[in-house]
Amino acid sequence: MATRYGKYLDENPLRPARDFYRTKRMKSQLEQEGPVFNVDLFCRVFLNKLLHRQVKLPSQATPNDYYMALSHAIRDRLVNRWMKSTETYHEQDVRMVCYLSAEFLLGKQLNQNLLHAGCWNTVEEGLEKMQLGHSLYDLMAQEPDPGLGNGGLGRLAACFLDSLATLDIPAIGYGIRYEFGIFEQVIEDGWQVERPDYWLQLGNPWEIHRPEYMVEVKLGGHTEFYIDDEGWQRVKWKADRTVLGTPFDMLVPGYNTKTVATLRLWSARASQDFNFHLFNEGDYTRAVADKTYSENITKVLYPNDNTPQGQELRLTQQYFFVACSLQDMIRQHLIKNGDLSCFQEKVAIQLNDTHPSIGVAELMRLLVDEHKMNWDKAWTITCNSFSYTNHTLLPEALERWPVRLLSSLLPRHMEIIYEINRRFLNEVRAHYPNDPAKLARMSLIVEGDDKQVRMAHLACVGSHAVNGVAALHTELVKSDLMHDFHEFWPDKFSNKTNGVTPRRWMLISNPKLSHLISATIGKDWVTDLAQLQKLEAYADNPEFREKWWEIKQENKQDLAECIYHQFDLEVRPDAIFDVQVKRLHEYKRQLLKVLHIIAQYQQLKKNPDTDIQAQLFLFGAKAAPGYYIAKLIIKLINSVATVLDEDKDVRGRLKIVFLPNFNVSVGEQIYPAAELSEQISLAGKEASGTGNMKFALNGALTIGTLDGANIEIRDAVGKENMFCCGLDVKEVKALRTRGYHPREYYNDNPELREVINQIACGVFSPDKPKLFQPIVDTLLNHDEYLLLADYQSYADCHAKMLEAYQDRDNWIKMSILNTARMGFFSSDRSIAEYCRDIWHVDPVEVEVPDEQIDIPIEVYCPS
Ligand code: 26Q
Repeated sequence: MATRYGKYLDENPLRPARDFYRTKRMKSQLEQEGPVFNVDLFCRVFLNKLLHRQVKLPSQATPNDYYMALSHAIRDRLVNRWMKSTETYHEQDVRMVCYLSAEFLLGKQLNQNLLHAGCWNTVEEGLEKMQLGHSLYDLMAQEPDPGLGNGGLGRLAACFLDSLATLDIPAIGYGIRYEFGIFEQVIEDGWQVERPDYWLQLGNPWEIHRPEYMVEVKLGGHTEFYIDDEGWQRVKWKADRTVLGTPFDMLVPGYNTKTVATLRLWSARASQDFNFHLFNEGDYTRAVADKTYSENITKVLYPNDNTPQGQELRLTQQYFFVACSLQDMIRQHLIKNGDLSCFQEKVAIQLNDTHPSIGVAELMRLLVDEHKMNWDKAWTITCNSFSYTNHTLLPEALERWPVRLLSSLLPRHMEIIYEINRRFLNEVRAHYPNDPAKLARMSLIVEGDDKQVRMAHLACVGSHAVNGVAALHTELVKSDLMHDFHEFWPDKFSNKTNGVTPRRWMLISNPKLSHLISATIGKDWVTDLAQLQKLEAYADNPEFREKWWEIKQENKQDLAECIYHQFDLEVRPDAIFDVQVKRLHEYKRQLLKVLHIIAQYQQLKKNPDTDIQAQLFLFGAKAAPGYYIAKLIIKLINSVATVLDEDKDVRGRLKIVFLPNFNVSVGEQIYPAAELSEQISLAGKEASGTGNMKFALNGALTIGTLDGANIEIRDAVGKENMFCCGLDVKEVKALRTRGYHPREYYNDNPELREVINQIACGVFSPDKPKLFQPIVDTLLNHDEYLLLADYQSYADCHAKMLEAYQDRDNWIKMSILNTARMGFFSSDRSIAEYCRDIWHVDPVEVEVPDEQIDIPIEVYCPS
């Protein structure tokens, strides 16, 4: 049909196929084919969308037009379920989960929505039949990866939405519609360079703008006392500017159910009277130009992960989306209930870290100032509504906002925070009468010249439940980070170990393994991951082992081809794929891995003819743009890669590939191909990790420290099926108490010494020998994250791992057992625990009687 225009299509400069994932090859066995489409109907609907939405004939269409038409066709298949879901919740006035998160790292929508609509195969067939010259996978490659998050925390929110919908829990996610998501990382001369990610440029077919639910948000100004009609003292916030929040909804379909949840993302708009004084003064042009101030609020995602950047715009973003979301909840509640006295019975508001924690003060303000409720009643409602998840143990990552900034941006909230603190400290004082040090530690305010508000304390005091995200993490929250709070309110604290959704992280990303598993134990594992246990019975079956191995090899081959096409790099598929993908942060210790690669290189140089296992080291990591040492580590990784490539002695036996722009889509390609998962953070620093779960689920073996969820993974898969190394939390503490001197390790370990010397003398930066001196200096003088202390243990463990890899049969068995025992790490299990212990919400089944009902009749089909 469009073949005459094939050339034009290929050269379309708009939205080039962005990634190397377009070769994807998956005759999909992955679905529960629903009744929503047959091939002919799909073709007619698709062409209708092309004509009426994109206003194009096939002969004129670009790949993006096809992508848009396809997405709209799929979206239409799901909106009936979506509206039935919202209608059901409204009519039954059910208790809803409201998940507040500054980040939702969704990943591509088309693949997920095809899967959940149950029409992947139909669409694949239909597109082939129409002979457009583009496969389903070409069109999928058109979609930009919505990167509305930094890393773990944002991705967890996306997995949780998938599980909420799949478990039929009435839920809405609230967040920010950033115009620019996480930056695109390109590597130039080995350095990270950031490019803006304007993901909305060619339109987003998955969002529905709902201007009718626009709300107003106040900022700045001052407060005034007044006496109300009944003689009560009250406070009015006289803001000096306002912005509008306008919502964009995205659908979140459950798997194998009719439930479709909502993700409501707020976008900032200038209000008419934002600068009314300028209008009044007649400065029309300036007033209109200043609209950009408001619209900047949702412009860009702050690219910091575990390194908060305290800036006014960031605080404004946080308050903006929280204020919009709470108004939205209250509006809906009042329609159904008339007043707010039972608000706490109808919502469970989850704070994803402290980023939305200003919501505690905002809900108090709404109840007390706007809805004239008395303080005590308002406080009961607030505490019963909110719960808080902590995601970090790094002291520097705990959010604190200067009182000065809060007072100028949100003067009323600052007063409310002081009042919350006054009452809270009275309670504490009553309990511990003579302990001023304790009061100072627990106060919401850090006193001193530069007073600050501790947002984690606000979140904890204003919530009925606080949780950590892995067993060890929760213990450390209770014993260290929030020790006083735990002692004061022991029942508030609980653990909710993270999980990942098997839909995206197995079914979509690893169709071959998914098929083998379904053919072996049936399909129920997709919504009941514990069923994977049944695979244990096949771990000793030679035929099954062979198939398992073959699939891993094919996935490696697929990744190798992608790397070849994208970067012109050849990698050996017979090498072990040893992978570390995650944000770049010193505590995650990518540098430890690099030190060890250099050591292996030195050994190879000394004995070039020894027979060693070929190893491919894959790295993927974005560094926060202002994080100097992290960016230097990326440069070091790439510099070592170059030296290995150029050294004739290496012969491809040690190879590093740094995959740029690691994101959800790249992850989907990498996890299925990985054989070794690197999880080597310093014990006590990684709250949980979730990449560790994706790897193990896909049959990679883990080399890791006893940190975060690694410990629970070890307990689940068995320590004989994992490679554990490094100091544990107790040993780390003991070492620090004794006094840690990294130079001792350097002096005592010749191998390590030589590695560091080589970096220091410019072996990897011959043109600029001192380039990596800052890395050498931190290692030898501070080594905050104890790389040198853990080096030898890691090296020994890695050697054991390589030995184990030589016994292929046993390796496969370990791989099968890893997958088989990962059932616990489904986000379905995490969500079920939140529902039972924290939210107290029950599933609500959505009935959609006849899905064929909404077949459009106005289908146009050009002959
Ligand atoms: C805060 C203020 C200003 C600017 C940025 C930030 C900010 C943004 C993102 C601070 C932290 C984050 C992200 C934290 C994060 O991703 N934490 C990870 O959460 C995962 C899910 O629970 C865990 O698995 C990881 O261990 C944890 O590091």
